[in-house]
Amino acid sequence: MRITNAEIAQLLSEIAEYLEMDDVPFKPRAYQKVADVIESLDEEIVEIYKKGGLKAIGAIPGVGISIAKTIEEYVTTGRVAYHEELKKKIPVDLRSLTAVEGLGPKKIKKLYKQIGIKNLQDLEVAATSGKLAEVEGFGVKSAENILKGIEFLKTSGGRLILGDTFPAIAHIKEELEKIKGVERVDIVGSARRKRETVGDFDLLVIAKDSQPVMDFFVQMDEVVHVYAQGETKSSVRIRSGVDVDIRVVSKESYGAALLYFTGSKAHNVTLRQLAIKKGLKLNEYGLYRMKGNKEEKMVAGDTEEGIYNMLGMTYIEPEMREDMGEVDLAQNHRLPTLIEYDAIRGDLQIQTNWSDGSNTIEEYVDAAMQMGLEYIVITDHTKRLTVANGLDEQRLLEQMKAIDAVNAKLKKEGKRFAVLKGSEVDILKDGSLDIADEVLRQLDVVGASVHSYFNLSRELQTKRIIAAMENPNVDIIFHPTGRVINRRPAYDVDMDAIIDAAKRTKTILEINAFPDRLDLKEEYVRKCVQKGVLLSIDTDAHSINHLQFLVWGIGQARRGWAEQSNIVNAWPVEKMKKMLK
Ligand code: DGT
Ligand code: CA
Ligand code: CA
Ligand code: ZN
Repeated sequence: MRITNAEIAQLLSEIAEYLEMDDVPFKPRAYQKVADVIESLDEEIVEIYKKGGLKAIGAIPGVGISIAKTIEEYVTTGRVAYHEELKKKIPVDLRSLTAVEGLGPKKIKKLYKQIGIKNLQDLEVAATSGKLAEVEGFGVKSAENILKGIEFLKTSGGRLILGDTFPAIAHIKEELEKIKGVERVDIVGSARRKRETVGDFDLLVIAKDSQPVMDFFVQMDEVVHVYAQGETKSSVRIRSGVDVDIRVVSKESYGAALLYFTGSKAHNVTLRQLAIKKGLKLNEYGLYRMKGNKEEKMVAGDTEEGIYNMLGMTYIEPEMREDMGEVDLAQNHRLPTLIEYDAIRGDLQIQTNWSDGSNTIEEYVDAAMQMGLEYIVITDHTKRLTVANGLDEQRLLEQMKAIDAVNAKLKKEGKRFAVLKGSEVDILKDGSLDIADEVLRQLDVVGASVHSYFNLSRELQTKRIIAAMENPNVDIIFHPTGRVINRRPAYDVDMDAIIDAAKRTKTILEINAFPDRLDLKEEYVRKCVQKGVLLSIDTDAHSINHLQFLVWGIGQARRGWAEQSNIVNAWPVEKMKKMLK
């Protein structure tokens, strides 16, 4: 059995949640931090352990000896005695219960002890029957909120978050590429279009012989169920809970197959209709000239470009293939030039170990330089966010000095990299900020965020955020709508008014690249692009491993048709600084 990083992260999170139930100090946070780090680690823990044993596990940031031993026990035996002990005391389905917005470990314990709630079903019954409202510390209002939370989970429809599940499919792609006779493997479907969630993954392969590909695919370690195995197509479920379809096609038809299986369905339908108008026929094998009802000749098919061009169009990037007007634009050769995946020069939102991040400023500098970035902005949380060890004015001033020191050292070493001073300031209920203006003024970049009072009325919430934008020090609104995919909807806010106010106050709106945020969502990105409101793409990193999330933010920006000129951190840093308030 091969234990994935996601499974290890889940186990450590559960231990953290059990410890939190018992009010154990510090430890829950330590376990949770390691879980976060492992979840976003590039390399498989199993591999790290194979190569370097317990010592290598202990070298992962934040991992002390006892957590290292826990991980070792899990990867070698498939179970952890300590976890089982904790679970015996409170045998609940933590994974699904904690997914309900507003339901933390302590409440889960209480509900189990007092009315025996073990899973979502029990919870829904108790919330509906009024039983839950009678538990001390709950009430009619919280029963309503819990029902809303359950409803939200149901409507998210089992789609998985792309960035969370992507490592699993990327791994399979790599393994397939190693098979003899395999010439090319592509991840297609919604993942290639960078949709924020995926229903399943789709793979397309060119291979001399399809048999070895199919055999390998259905027998992979991670496969838990085989739905179908055929000569050129198969379908399985893998351990991370997602289904994967695969097809092997011939080289001559590869472009047509890429186009077809990338979708979206709506885009394909529009292309086929266009083909018919031109006396052509498009299917997954190629583009054909028709004579009556007969295919006369294949006129394109080995590349997507060839097919688009034969249809009289410019190549359309996968992220735009949603039948939202892109086909028209392509026919008129007026498509936007989307921001490229390597265009981002700096990251504008990073939390270090000064607040709730796992790494030091220097560690972020090293990691960002390795990624080819030119600068980063340090934006630790501020004092209202006590759970995140937020900075007050005093510590913020100290941090500015620490950043000066890091920059001086970089300069001395002849390195062309800059650390900018920033902050993720809390927007208070009335729209004022939790840090004094005279301190904010000294920062290079001020981002402001809503982290409280999600339930304000639409009018008040909108007013509150606009008030923050009107502060002459606020450069960016971070994660502007507060939604967390598959977990909680956006707060009620008038986004048209926010976008207009952003334009008027010259405030940047963030596209948060964290896989489960992607906040702004694409329709708002498009509105900003149309209205000329500037955007940034930031990782919101809480550990150096999160810096790699940039790709998801860029994907989201591209889905919203953003060009390089729309994204301030794709500009040279001096130009960006001039644009800031
Ligand atoms: P998903 O899996 O729900 O996230 O979304 P997709 O787009 O990956 O959809 P999926 O996996 O059902 O199919 C992959 C692609 O194959 C889809 O984007 C377009 C193509 N396709 C599948 N079925 C049909 C169909 O019935 N008609 C057309 N035109 N295309 C199809
Ligand atoms: Ca799919
Ligand atoms: Ca599929
Ligand atoms: Zn935040």
